Amino acid sequence: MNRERGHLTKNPQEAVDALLWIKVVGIGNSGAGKTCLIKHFCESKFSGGYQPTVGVDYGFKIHTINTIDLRVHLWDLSGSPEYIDVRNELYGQCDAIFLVYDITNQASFDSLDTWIKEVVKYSSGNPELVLVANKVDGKSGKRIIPTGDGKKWALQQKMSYYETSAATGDGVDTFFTELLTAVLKKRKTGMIFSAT
Ligand SMILES: Nc1nc2c(ncn2[C@@H]2O[C@H](COP(=O)(O)OP(=O)(O)O)[C@@H](O)[C@H]2O)c(=O)[nH]1
Ligand SMILES: [Mg+2]
Repeated sequence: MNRERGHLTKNPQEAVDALLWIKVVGIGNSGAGKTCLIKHFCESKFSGGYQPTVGVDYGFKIHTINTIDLRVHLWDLSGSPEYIDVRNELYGQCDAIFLVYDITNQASFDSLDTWIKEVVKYSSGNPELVLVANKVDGKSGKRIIPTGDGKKWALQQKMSYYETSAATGDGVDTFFTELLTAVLKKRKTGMIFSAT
């Protein structure tokens, strides 16, 4: 490639504009597994030690769908009330939100209504929303929330439902890939609309 001045095929700004940046936000009660899901997706690893997210955690991955490279930014918003301002900032203009609960923890399931209210109040731009039932591996205790209850709640909210284990990786790639495919589809539709 000719790297002399003036021989770039695109100027740097055009090159950056051509990249597809996707912003994904994970929400749900503390301990549900948001950080571990993001870590598993970005680094394919699981850490059993629990380090509660203070403020926000962040992950980045280039993920290819149908030969298109997506630059995926993933944010895990701490559930603590004092971080509401940070959460609100991050909700803005995000492409997708995944709402996580822990199938071994009743409180995390009971909080789903509160979380969805926060999303409705603060998010903008019509993000893709999915429900994730995490910890299906059984290693963190007995299942309390049956699949049917999770699916029913998701159906009421018109959200897709996924079961995952950030510990074994089961369902993690499927869920993120389907979520990103839906985002991509929405973007393409948007492009068609904006071009007419
Ligand atoms: N058995 C099991 N433990 C998990 C799973 N996902 C997360 N954990 C554990 O649950 C705790 C909370 O996980 P974390 O990702 O930090 O939750 P967050 O507060 O929602 O970000 C940690 O101790 C993790 O090791 C999972 O799928 N299965
Ligand atoms: Mg976390």
